[in-house]
Amino acid sequence: MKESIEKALNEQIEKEEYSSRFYLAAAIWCESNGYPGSASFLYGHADEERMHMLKLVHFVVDRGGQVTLENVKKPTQNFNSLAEVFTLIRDHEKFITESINNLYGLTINEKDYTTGNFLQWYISEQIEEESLFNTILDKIKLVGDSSASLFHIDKELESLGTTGAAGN
Ligand code: OFO
Repeated sequence: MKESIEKALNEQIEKEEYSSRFYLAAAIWCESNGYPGSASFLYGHADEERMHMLKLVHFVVDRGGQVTLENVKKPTQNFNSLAEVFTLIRDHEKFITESINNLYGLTINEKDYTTGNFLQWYISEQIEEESLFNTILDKIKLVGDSSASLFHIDKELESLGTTGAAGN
């Protein structure tokens, strides 16, 4: 594996690990602020991000590369509302999409088609994730911020945790 590809994959491993911690922070905030359904959904998503990280780890190791495990920065734990939680998550997923696209672009430049092929899974995954979080945000905006509306959104997110996000 070329050094440039190995370095970029390690950077992506760090980003996925950060994603997992970011979802964990969001889940903790939701659990502490009366949104148990959102918390359950986000704890589940934190596990999925860890799976995204591990998939990259196994790929690097299988191809004889070295996994460097960089420092992971501390995510914010300060949120003002459920709408803010999901806005920050949606923005974070856009950032991850850009990162995966750049990584894919690098594999083309380096003619590393094996890694490019492997990254196809992440490209599809990002389409699903951005769509999922845009849908959730649209719903939150639509219902407004009364306690009753947020209670129902929270219930809906609890069921998404066991259906919509499964396997992402
Ligand atoms: Fe949320 O897809 Fe990985 O980071």
